[in-house]
Amino acid sequence: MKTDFDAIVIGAGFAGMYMLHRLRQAGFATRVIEAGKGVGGTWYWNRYPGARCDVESVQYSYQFSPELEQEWEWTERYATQPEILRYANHVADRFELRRDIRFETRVTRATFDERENLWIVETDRGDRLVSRFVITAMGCLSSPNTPKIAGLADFAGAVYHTGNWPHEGVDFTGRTVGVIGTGSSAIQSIPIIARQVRRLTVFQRTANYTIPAHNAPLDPDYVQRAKATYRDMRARARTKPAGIAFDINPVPAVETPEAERNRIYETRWTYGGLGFIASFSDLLLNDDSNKTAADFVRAKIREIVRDPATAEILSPRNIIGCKRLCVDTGYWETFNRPNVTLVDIGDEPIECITSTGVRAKGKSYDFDCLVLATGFDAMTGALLRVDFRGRGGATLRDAWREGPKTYLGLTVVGFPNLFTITGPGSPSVLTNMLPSIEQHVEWIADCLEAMRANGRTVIEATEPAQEAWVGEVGKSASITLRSTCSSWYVGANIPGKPRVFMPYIGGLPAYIQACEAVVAEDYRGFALS
Ligand code: NA7
Repeated sequence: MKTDFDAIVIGAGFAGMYMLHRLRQAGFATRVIEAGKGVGGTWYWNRYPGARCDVESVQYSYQFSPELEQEWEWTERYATQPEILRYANHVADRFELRRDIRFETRVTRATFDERENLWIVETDRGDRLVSRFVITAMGCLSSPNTPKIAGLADFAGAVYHTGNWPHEGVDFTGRTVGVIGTGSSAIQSIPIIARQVRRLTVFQRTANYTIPAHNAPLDPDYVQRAKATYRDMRARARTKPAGIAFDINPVPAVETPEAERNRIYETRWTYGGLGFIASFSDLLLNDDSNKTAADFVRAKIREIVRDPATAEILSPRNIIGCKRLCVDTGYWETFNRPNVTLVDIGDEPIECITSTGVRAKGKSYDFDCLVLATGFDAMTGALLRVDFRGRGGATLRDAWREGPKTYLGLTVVGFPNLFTITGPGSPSVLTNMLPSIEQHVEWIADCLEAMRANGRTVIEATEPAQEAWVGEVGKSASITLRSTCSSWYVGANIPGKPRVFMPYIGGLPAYIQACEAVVAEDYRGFALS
């Protein structure tokens, strides 16, 4: 069989773009296949009002090119979706990536041919491409979850999903709008939608924790300092579990007197952002410690939200940081607006959607437009949307029936020459995605180069190595509070999805060490031929 490419990469977000660049540099014939009309992945699709990254812009950026670091100017502490998308496009232009990307094309099936040890990749455009390697770069939060609520199709007005927002934008001025969901996307968009609409009704199933962003334009002096010290900052970030260079207080909350504890929380709250969860070393390890942080945020909600009944509904009862912490601009304050209504559906699911709105708890709520801020089939959703067939025609869906099983989050037994960038079993969503993506891309590119140098054409994880890694992922999950609630980390948001804590929670430094040790021991745990 004639090969068309050395590698086919699925997805042209930050992972796919850098993978293409690295493989090209190494001289591998590479083709990226991308469903969207442009690059950017998450930042191409998630165009809802207020969409921005919750990692500070100078950190949420590529580090592989010092020239790129120096020439790009971030303008705000937290970059908006349009700015990140401009950055992605700038990268695509700068490294001339587009000529090897096939846009508006979705990979539908990939089949491993065992006789020739090649992948046959099929697309919705009727392509049938033959490649030695397939590398998925499809993102962890890219398969939108549209809940199966009865009557959804009957709604007469417009329905929008935050994860697949119209490119031309939506003007809600003077409209009445319902939002289902109170995750990160809702928390970012609700304050902005509320300012536009005549009336906004928010349906909340689970109250969520959010920390103020205190976003602001970046001071040019700060930008210059950041640019001058990028190498140090990146190196420091690599020593942190989340790959983000913020200070983790090494002191446990339970060993800190209450007044001092609250002073520290206040300082972190005033600074803003995800670093709040690093106020103490044990917030995700010890229930009592966690409760001190949760109590602090609940007190803030009571302080900000004027109506005590609304404040009570908005106050989360679960572990803070168990679901991904959110970062907001004016979220709690929005519920003081006279045009915003909060409906608690925590104890009773939405009954149905009607032609004019939502029926919940025996009451009808009418509006012109419905926003589904209902999240994603995280981590496995995008991968399982492609019909992957490995050895013996076995499907990935079958291999992962009880939950995803991978070696290092990068490879799967039975699927030779398939690599999954930020796949389940890697730190991915628990980290700053950019450094995690770069680490995976570099590991894969180095692996392909090593194989070429040694005349090898097939790599596959072995069963014992995969089993041991799955065990390690499970063991590290069991010691944190993060695995204890119904989050998308455990697949709980998708009915019928196996409940398994999917990302590796041992931290980025331990993970990088594990990946490097495998290479140092001649790709321990892999069969190469
Ligand atoms: P999330 O965080 O998964 O939030 C989805 C929200 O939608 C959440 O509040 C859900 O409630 C709610 N939801 C989902 N299905 C339903 C149904 N059927 N009825 C009512 N409410 C529902 O997605 P986001 O897009 O906000 O954020 C995803 C990630 O993107 C985020 O973590 C950041 O990393 C960026 P639930 O909590 O499941 O009870």
